[in-house]
Amino acid sequence: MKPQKPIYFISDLHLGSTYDPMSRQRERFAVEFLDSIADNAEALYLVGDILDYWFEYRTVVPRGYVRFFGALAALADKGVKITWLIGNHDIWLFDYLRDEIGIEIVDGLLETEIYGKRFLISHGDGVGKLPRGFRLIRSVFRNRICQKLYAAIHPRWTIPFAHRWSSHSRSNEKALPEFDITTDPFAAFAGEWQSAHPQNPVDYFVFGHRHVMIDEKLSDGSKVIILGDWLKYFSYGYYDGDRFSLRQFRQKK
Ligand SMILES: [Mn+2]
Repeated sequence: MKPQKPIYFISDLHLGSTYDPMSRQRERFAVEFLDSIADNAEALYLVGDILDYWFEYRTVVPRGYVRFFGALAALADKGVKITWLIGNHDIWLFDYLRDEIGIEIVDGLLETEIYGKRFLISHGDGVGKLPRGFRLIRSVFRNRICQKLYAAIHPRWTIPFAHRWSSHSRSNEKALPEFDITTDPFAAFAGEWQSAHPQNPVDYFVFGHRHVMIDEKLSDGSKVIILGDWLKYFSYGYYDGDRFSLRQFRQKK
């Protein structure tokens, strides 16, 4: 049988984060990673929070991320299919990267079949029971009218505000509990999904958002994967049609 080209998954790079002095270095690592997979990848899934903050205006985009976008463009030009599932930090990806680089942008859950296995992929910030405040903020952030109003404010006010907001929300995310398969909201979501869709069971649930590396089997044989991050783990998911594994591109020094 002809070997199948692997599929890659990364999330939570938080590039451009102002609270991390290593941001620029991490962008270089991300570029090294993209270069290393360019010749053999079939597809790449960016599972949210790749950028710490992004907001596209109709005619203008924020500065930064040049090398990262360049590496993504090179991948796309080599025929690697790139799908970007938006997270809670990079919510406002509209048509710029889609058209400029050739990326598919997905908001929410993506259910897809890869090499005969069923995948459900999502950043994960909308999964499970959300605290009321977070739910409200999510709907405001995703509201078209609110987005238009925000876009009308000069970025010299919105961008510093957004960076402060982002580091604040990041410190809240750090307070999330350790993964426990019996109580975890992602595992619970996966179990509920399976019972609601008995005709089409999912083989792999792939999430980001939590900044932990998790690869756990549920009782029905499906797997819950949480992709880690690039602040601590430099981790990625690798799937070759045969098995899924979580790997590390490099170790934190
Ligand atoms: Mn997130």
